[in-house]
Amino acid sequence: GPLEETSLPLFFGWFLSPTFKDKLKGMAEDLLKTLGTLDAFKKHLADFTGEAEKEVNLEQYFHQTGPLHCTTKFCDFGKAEGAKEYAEKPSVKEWYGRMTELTLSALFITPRTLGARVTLSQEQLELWPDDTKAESTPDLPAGSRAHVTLGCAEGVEPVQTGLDLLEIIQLQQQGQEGEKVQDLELGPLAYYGKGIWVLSLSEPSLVPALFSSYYG
Ligand code: ACK
Repeated sequence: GPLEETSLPLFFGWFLSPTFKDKLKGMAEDLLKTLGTLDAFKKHLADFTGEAEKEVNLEQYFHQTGPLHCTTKFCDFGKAEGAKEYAEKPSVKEWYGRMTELTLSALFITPRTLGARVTLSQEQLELWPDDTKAESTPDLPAGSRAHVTLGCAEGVEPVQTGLDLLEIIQLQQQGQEGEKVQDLELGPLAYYGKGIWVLSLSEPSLVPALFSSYYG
């Protein structure tokens, strides 16, 4: 019936607690500010803009979309494959409405997205959908895509952040560590080519988050 059809959310995920949301946004703003001043960034600017000689104001380049969260399962109100099965998982029911602590291990910037990489614990992986085979990179460990979207470039959808992260992790798995640029306050900054910058957090950031769902 119609009730059943509308009972599934746009997505399930962990929603960052308000206090830490501001802290994370501050970290990202600092990174954008710093990156924009680095000679290394200017040197590779054309990779980022796609055009030689084009200027970019990084601090105004990304736009935040929706609540800060880490998606576990995109359900598309039930239209996505496996949505119903996911909603019925015992672990999902058990964790619904409960807090956890997410570990943010890196910040990344690409010409499309600004995001934070989330390293999931074994317990948190129980909430990760089993259908990762459907992802473009089946050879990566489950949960590789876990992230918080902090911003998207004009015209880019937030789904892109997870895809950008998968690309970064795939490069790392292939043995690419990126070209080390310099040590920033929060950790080493590396350049992976194609306008992709990764700041590994020397001390992972722990963020309280609530497992819930979003209806839009
Ligand atoms: O930043 P995100 O993880 O990327 O959070 C948003 C959220 O769902 C609402 O749009 C994510 N999202 C959108 N489409 C997909 C998809 N096909 N697969 C996985 N996540 C998706 C988006």
